[in-house]
Amino acid sequence: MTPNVRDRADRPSRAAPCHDAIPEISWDRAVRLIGGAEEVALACHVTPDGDALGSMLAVGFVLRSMGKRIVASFGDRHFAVPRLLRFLPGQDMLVPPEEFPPVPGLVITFDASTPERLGLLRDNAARAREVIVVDHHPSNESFGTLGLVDSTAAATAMLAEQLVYRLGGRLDRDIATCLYAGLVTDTGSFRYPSTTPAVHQMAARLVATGLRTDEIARELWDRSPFGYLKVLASALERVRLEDGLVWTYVTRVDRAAYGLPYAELEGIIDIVRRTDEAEVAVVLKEDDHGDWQVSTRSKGAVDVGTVCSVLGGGGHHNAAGYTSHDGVVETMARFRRELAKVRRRSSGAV
Ligand SMILES: [Mn+2]
Repeated sequence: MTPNVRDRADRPSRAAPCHDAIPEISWDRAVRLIGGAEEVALACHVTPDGDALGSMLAVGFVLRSMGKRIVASFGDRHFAVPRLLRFLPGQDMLVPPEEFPPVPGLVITFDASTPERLGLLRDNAARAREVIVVDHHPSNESFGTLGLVDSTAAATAMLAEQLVYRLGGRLDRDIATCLYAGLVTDTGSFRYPSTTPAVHQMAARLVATGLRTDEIARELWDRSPFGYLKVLASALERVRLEDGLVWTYVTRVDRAAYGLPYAELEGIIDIVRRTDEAEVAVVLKEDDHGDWQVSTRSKGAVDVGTVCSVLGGGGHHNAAGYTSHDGVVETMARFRRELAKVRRRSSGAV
């Protein structure tokens, strides 16, 4: 397939998002690198969300249609697609990290702001001849040999869509479903301030392929095992409100009582952050290894991305996270300390 995007009727000329942050020369180089590769290894960040996995699979579909040999993976110790993303098409492209090429020629990463976010695949990517980084995190460390990074994009899926067109691919329902999962995940169903006209225009292109927005919404947000309600109840029973900060935690023991996998905890932060009296919400989730995965949300005044970066993680102004190897009390003490610094700085700046 000749990557020639200009004369393709399905490439929207006017409605397409304009990612000025990424120079044309970078897109051209990406298309050339991919065009010249027989095998392309795709990687997204660990414990992938809809944006990471959806963007990766969407590009995977196009690469496959170009006749490339592809592998797609993410570097989790326990390799499993989160239940709520199992509806995504193209999962036959996925291989566990052990089957990822040890010295790949070309790697493309999706939605990963640092090499560490690639988990077990970090060393594979480090040994690759070329690494194209497709991402929208402001905290992106511009690793790899070629960055397709635009922090104004609401989702990596917006950049993945561009890559699809530029590779000469066209949207079909499978590709659109993957991209739509990314777009709705990262815009909170078009509710976050990142929801620009370009986001809705992209959504219109995706929905026009005939995908089922109702089914995707139910898969992503409106279903849970019964145990989730019980674990949620424990989390809500412990919830604390202190000085504009609302927080709670969920232990391994909570989950074990109902056989609830860690991944099912993702929605708890969305309930906790509703609290009117709080500008920042935090949920500590103990994973299967006993580490605490800390999810944070801000209503806008405080940059939790900065707080989480200082604590070894990353993310966006309004949504970020990190891993803590300390206990709940110590983790919260450190978080409060860093939060206070960021609050002081932002109130000083006004
Ligand atoms: Mn994302």
